[in-house]
Amino acid sequence: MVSSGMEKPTSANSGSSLRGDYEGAAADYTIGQAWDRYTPQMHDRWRRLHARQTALAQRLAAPQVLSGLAALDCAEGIPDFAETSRVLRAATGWQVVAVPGFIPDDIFFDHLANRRFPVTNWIREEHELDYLVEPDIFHDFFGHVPMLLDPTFASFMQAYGGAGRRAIAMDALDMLARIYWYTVEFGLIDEGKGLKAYGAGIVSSAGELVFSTEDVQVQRLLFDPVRVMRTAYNIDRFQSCYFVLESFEQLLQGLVDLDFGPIYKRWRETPPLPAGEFHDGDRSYRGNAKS
Ligand code: HBI
Ligand code: FE
Repeated sequence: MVSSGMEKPTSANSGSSLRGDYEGAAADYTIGQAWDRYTPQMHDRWRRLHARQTALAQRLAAPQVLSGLAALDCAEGIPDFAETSRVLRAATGWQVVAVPGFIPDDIFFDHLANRRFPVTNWIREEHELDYLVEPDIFHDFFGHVPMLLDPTFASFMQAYGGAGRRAIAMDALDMLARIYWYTVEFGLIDEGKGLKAYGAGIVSSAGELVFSTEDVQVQRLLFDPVRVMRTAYNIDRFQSCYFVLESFEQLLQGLVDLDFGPIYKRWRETPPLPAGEFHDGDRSYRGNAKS
């Protein structure tokens, strides 16, 4: 770990010399977390984000998210990845590694396939509390890391890394990436106790936690991996469609059992279905009134 010593803060990002240091990254895009460089203001920003999201999550997030958050015990400030990795290793064999932000697909998949989750090391600015385009440490950590403590989800994430490398080889990454988007980022689940969120993009967003679980109009379909791979998604507004799991075993088995080769060949040249449309064979989620 590098100490900041007496380095002068840069005015462009209010004291952080952290945001997006790609120059200092290794070949696998990892960098030191540089935990010592977080300012008291950054830790305070984390505390406020953590408190707001945790209050909403108690009501709207999956129990696996809540138990993961409790185990990570990071309400008081930006967590130190070395400690986080000790907790993860003991539970599921995962670890977190610091990265400067988005990294190339093949490198990202290689980390996942080896049970390393890349977490951005910088935190959003004060004016970005509600929304930012790129993932920061709050999204990556608060959104993704709790679920890595669930053994089934942890295995799914590793399997996804392997599937990613094969999808690149088959020129079908757009299709596979929709699985990631509609599950890891924007997934909902109902294990019989009501509709809950587990996707990181939802869990780390105040607005979408409420919208995705409580809006009465938005389309919610029962999870079907092929339907997911054929569905376009929104990158700059709430989703128009969410896919609902019955269990995390369903997600892991969906990936393990599926013969991706023929599915990629059949659909990779076909434009995706716009999100929010109904098509033959779709099964709507009907909450506890399922019949
Ligand atoms: N890099 N840091 C980071 N985080 C991601 O979620 C990520 C990435 N690079 C590529 C990538 N995701 C995509 O390949 C997947 O979302 C499919
Ligand atoms: Fe994410």
